[in-house]
Amino acid sequence: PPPDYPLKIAVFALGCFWRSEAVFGCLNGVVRTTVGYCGGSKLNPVYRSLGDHAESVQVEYDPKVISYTQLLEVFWASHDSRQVFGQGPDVGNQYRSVIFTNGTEERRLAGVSKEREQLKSRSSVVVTQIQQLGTFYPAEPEHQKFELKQSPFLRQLMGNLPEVDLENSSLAAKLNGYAAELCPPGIQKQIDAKINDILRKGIENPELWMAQANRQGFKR
Ligand code: MHO
Repeated sequence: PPPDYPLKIAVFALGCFWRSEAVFGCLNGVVRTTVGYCGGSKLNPVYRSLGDHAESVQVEYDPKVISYTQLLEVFWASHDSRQVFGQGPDVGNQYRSVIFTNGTEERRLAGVSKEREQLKSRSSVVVTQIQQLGTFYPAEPEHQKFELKQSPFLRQLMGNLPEVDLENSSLAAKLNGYAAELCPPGIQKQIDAKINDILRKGIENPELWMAQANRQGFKR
């Protein structure tokens, strides 16, 4: 059953959003992830024409399981915040590093974490922007859970869920990170073990497995 207190939403940009979604989707306490466009002024951006927006991920999380501060730690640890225009091979303004804050407390926490990061990186400048959260435009379906969709096996494990259900599923968010091998080692191993178990027994009923996995803590 859903908790009787509200979930929270955080939005980050840290390079290609396929990867950003995988990074956050892995985490315990993250309930849902969505990739999209944020931080620019262009109305109704799309992938081939995103204007001045950054590729972003919207993270819905349970604040009793994971805190905003912990999400910030994952943000900093998961990309190079000193790159002005992108990450690795992905060059351009759409790949810039941004923390989108909603309210003064998030803004404060983001500021503190950036200062700490700047101290760590000494002479090179942390270019991450801290920006007030505006409209988040969800990206096209083919960009949602992109990493998971590269694995027919994992999709089958998810019972070949229709797109909408896949986008809303906590398990899909987690397996999306697993597919990209971006989960923290402990979680990556836990899912490995689970999947080996299924392979031993044969996947007779993926939907049942999914329901069980959700109950056993994959859910949140
Ligand atoms: N280098 C990536 C960028 C995709 S990301 C959604 C590619 O394969 O096109 O911008």
